[in-house]
Amino acid sequence: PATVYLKDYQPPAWQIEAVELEFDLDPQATRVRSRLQFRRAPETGPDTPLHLDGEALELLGIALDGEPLTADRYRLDEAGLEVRGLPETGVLEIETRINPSANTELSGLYTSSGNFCTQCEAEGFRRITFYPDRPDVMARFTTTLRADKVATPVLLSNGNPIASGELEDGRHYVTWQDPFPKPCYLFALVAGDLGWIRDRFVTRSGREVDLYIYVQKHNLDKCDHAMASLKHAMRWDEEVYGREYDLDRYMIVAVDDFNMGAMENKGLNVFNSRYVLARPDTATDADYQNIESVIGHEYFHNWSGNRVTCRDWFQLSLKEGFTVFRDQEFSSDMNSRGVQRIGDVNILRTHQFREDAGPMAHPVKPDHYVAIDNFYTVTVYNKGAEVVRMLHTLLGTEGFRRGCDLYFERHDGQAVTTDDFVNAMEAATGVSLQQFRRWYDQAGTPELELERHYDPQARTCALTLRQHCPPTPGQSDKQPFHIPVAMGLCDREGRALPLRLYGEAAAGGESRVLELCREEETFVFQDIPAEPVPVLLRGFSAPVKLALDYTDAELALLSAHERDPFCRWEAGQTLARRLLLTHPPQALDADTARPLIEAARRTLADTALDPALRALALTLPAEGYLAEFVDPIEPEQLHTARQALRLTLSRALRPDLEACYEQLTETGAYSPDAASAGRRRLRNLCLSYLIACEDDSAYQLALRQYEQAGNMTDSLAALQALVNSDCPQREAVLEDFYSRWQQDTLVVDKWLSLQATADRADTLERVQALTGHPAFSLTNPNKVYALLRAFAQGNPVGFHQASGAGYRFIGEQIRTLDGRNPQVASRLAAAFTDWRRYNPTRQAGMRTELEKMRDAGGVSRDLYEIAARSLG
Ligand code: BAL
Ligand code: ZN
Repeated sequence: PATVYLKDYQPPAWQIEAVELEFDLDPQATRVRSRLQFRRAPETGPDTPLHLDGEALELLGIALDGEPLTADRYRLDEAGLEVRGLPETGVLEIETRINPSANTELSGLYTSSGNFCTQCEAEGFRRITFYPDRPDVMARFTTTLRADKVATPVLLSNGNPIASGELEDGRHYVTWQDPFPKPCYLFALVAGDLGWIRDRFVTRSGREVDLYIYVQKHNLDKCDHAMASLKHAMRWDEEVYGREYDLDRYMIVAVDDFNMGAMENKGLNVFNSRYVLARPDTATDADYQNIESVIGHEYFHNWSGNRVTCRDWFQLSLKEGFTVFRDQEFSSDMNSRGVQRIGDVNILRTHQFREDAGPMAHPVKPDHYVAIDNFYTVTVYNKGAEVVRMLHTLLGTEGFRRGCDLYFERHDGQAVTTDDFVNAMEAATGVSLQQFRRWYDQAGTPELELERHYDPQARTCALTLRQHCPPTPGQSDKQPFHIPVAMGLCDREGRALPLRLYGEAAAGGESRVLELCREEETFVFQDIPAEPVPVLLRGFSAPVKLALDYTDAELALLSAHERDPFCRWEAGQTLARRLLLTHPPQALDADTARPLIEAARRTLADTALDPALRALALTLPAEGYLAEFVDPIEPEQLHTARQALRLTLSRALRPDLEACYEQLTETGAYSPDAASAGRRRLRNLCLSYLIACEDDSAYQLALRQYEQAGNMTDSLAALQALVNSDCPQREAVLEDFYSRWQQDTLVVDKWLSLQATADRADTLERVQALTGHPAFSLTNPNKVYALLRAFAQGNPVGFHQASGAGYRFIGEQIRTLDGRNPQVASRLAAAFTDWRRYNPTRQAGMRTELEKMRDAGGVSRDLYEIAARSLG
């Protein structure tokens, strides 16, 4: 398959100014008529053909300005249609036929639960009709949908409805017009027998917007949280960014079959139903939180993505990194900032750092790809968000806002680049970001080292920071990054010290941002009465790995007193990590773990501290994170060590855990708010520790919680505790859960995931058997993620078992899936990419599977790219 390079970018030779689409919807044979009003770009030569992308389309007819085109004027091949001899402007009419019900790739127009829906980002529109399928071609869309009135009463597309009526033969139609020019990846249509809830939002300038959420009718009682989240997001974007909504209606549709989480199509978002539907008895606190965040994310795209879009797909982080930053900040403002930040850093360090250290490492702005769908990555999204966060840190809240205002003002209605974004930040603030731009172009995670020197005579503390970034594929030498290091100094009682840098007249507060631009820089602080403890990367101010030579006592001090929630949590995690990685599991007894046990005891009893932060402090580092610190990765060893330490903590803290559990028992109606969710989180963490002892009283506690739970969070936590235990009733409870929830596809996903991640010797056999269970389907992405991805990426011991059976099973599933849905297949293949991190036997097993994927006849571009790049 061909590679696409950023350096080859050429502006479009032809623009499409307006497009009229007509759909005669039929599950097997939908007819699509398009009228493209084209114009040759001024710098385009008159002989240049117009290229229209097209894939899996049946061409029925083509005409220019009302006259059918003869065959010598166009050429049809696998990539699409090339039309020659066109005038400077004109109207091209094209008719195609497609088969939505045969579209298993879920890209383009397809059916889900009998309803029609679309997914066009990144390159799905070319599977609907012939079109220049690139984001820098922006047109005004008018769309008419026709379908059977009884089977398909709801007909939706982007923008506002401008006409509707009855047709012959029991059909009807609706015409939609979107006044904003947009790239075709933002096109959407939805049609079917759907129910809806409706609400209204008045923008701050007084415009009334109708809000709709469309779902299958049996889900109508699960939409309220999504609607409330949408209204919160709309208000937040007005207050924090000054951005208002711009159409008369905003529509969200939930579908069960969806490759991604959700899609920001203009005025008509299509969502994976897992990010819309919630009822206290079916959705967990995490689901409620994710819904708020994803609803916000897609809404925020209306400005960061839709009004201002990407010039080409290499600029994907322009909209995704920025929008993830926006949704993270929205969630922080709606809930707890500290908890949010720790969660976001956890995702980044566990997944993105791993990607950055492996064969798929790529810059936030990649410079080549085979299949763009493979670049919807944690690097483009989450590291991209960290890059925007660093801009926010360097420019300050007001400077950043001025930069955003200028960016939106300059580029409204345009398709632009990450450079345009940074240029606006520079122009609005006068700050040079020349070196900062390297964050977009250089892959890899910089490593930071601190050397500290205290001089008691001079009362100075010198901090020397050194940066280094290891090579990544295709980038052997890295230039130094511009790294904001938010920091402070504290004394040995944990009190913050005023910070006066050498040469400054007066202290400038107790927290400041050092800017590390060279490979090595020394910062000297004055008036420091005794050797301080430096606190670096407050709020995790840069996506770097920081090596610090803290003593255990210093870590204990910070974990008890540091005011920044991230650094405080990080100190405790570092203590736990040191224990886990420097002792064999059998040595992780109460004596060895004494400092950790005592810190945990204090945390459990510290009722003044937010329960969610207490839960985070008491959670041991994840195996996926620990894996970053060992070579080779031995999954069972990490798992055994972590389990041993859990058991030690559980035994030593039993009365404290029981007391905390009881104290947090809640009665009354469920509420997903952050405080209530935090209490449930801590209580359920206590339960998971208690059950580690594997005794009857702990089993009874979990069984009682399972039976009495008034919400899914508590019910699922109890079930999870039981499933990971040897409780004699574990199978019966699993069965009970399934029989209770088998009609609710999203709850069944939870049931599948629990079994796939179960800490049991027979999990692989169980997962294999579940692929034949009626609850599973290889055609539904959520089922694949819930069972197969949960096993391959969430159960390292099961997947990496020494026999290689886990690899063979998942490898085979991927190859089967690739023939149906390459995007989902290649996402699953990510479990194999860092095969070089394991011992030789595992390497051989993983490599064999990657080779089989790469060399399979008819392999998709998506899977080929992942396998070939992984093999290197
Ligand atoms: N644009 C694809 C889905 C999302 O990131 O919102
Ligand atoms: Zn997005």
